[in-house]
Amino acid sequence: MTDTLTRDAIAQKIKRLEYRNLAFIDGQFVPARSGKTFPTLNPATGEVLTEVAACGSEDVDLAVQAARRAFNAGVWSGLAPAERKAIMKRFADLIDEHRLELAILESLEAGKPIGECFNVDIPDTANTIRWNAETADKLYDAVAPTAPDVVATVRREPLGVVGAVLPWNFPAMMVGWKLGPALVTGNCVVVKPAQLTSLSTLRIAELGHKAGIPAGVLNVVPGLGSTAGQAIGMHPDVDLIAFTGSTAVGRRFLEYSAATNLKRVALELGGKNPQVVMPDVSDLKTVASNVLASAFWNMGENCSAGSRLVVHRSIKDALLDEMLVQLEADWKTGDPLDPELRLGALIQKDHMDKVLGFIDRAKAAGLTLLTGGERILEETGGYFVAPTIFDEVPRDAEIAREEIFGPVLAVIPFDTEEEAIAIANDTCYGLAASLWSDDISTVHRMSKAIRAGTVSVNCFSEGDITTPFGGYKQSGFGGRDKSVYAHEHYTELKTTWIKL
Ligand code: TAP
Repeated sequence: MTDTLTRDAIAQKIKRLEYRNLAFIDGQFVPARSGKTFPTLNPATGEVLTEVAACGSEDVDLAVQAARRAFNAGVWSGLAPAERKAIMKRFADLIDEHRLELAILESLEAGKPIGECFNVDIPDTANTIRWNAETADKLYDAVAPTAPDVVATVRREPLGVVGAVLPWNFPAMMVGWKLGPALVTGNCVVVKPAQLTSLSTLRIAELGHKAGIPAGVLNVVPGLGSTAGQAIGMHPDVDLIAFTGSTAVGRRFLEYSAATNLKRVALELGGKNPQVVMPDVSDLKTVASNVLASAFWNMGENCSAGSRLVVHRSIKDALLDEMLVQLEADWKTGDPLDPELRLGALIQKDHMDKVLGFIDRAKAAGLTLLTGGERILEETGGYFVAPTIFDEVPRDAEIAREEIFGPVLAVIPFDTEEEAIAIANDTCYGLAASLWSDDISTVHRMSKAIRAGTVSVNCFSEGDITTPFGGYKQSGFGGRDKSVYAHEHYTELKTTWIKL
């Protein structure tokens, strides 16, 4: 890795930045067949960065056909696993080599703090692809314990064509989470990035091609959900939808599947995640810094954001006092390209207005606003909202139940352990949870009782590539991202009987 993150390096790189803004189909950048484009904006200024090809069903069809041709020709699935591994590792290396450029693209189009993009998102993307690549020649298929006069092998085979439909909050990371397992298991992929964040995905696809991924294996069709997204969902020759996004749109993909070819559907969806703090915790400073990080990382535009602080009444005020001190000191909002800042802009005006709507209704309902609660830095033209904390929030209040996807934390006090568990589980979601306690028995009991795909005890952890990530209840369906468990939904099991 040659890039460093300095103001000067960022300024130099931006001067030479070129946007990839066409569709990437069958190894080439091409305009949409209709010639249509849509603007992509910088949410920190409201200015247009570039126009991007607006793919429709015709373009999706071309991409799916290219992927199917590549799959049938075996140019990818037919390689020796060690060859696939080598190409994917080159791909990961190229992502690392372009770390600053990709971090800038990510920050410019998503409003994310450049430090997070450079230190977390882009390295995670490269690491996910590299880690999956390493599994290519290390996982074995099975021989079933059948009768002695037959051999029955149980093998994992690629599904064929995967449609990956992605959100805007972690554009590069989500591409990595889908491409890693899809490619290593031998599939061909058609990616539809969120319309607000196509640029880093298109550049990543180009790097994959440069690394040696054959034409047709990795395609990107930028466009709107209602056109390109729906066309992928409805396409009769797509074998799996790998979707990350809202629960509402996730449901649509189940409908598309049911209405067409019963394609597999794997959904990573929303969350309203609790951070439960028990009265026995001794280190309130550590708890406070982790609670803030969980709630406000990526401006709260994070499916696993700990947006509900479920805290024992006896320590609530002391914890909140510490949090307010740390928030003031450590969580500055401003230009996402400033490497010193931890909070950038929300993704777009409509989304900012939605977040402010939740805040205004909470204020109107008489909830106690501790800090924030307003748009800031309006003079920049950007969509900035101050990190916001409401205290004494009833568990049935709107901000205690709805996924806000912004920097808004609802503090919900409790008196008993049973009450804490009931509050933690009292949503339709079950993606992630944190639990803070110094008592090992409490930790065992409560981490088991909390219904979530990931429970982080005495830490704020997004996990790493070795652990599966996904949700219980309406937070997920049909498989997990990351780790070798992700390979399951990108493959079919084939049993072959051989009579001896
Ligand atoms: P969505 O609005 O659900 O959009 C996700 C993707 O689906 C976008 O590419 C979108 O295209 C497309 N889409 C929208 N409507 C569609 C339709 N009718 N048919 C087909 N495709 C359609 O989510 P978002 O706002 O980008 O992201 C925020 C949500 O993602 C939150 O709920 C968050 O919790 C969830 N999320 C979950 C995770 C995990 S791992 N569980 C991770 C990140 C985010 P457009 O861009 O054109 O709308």
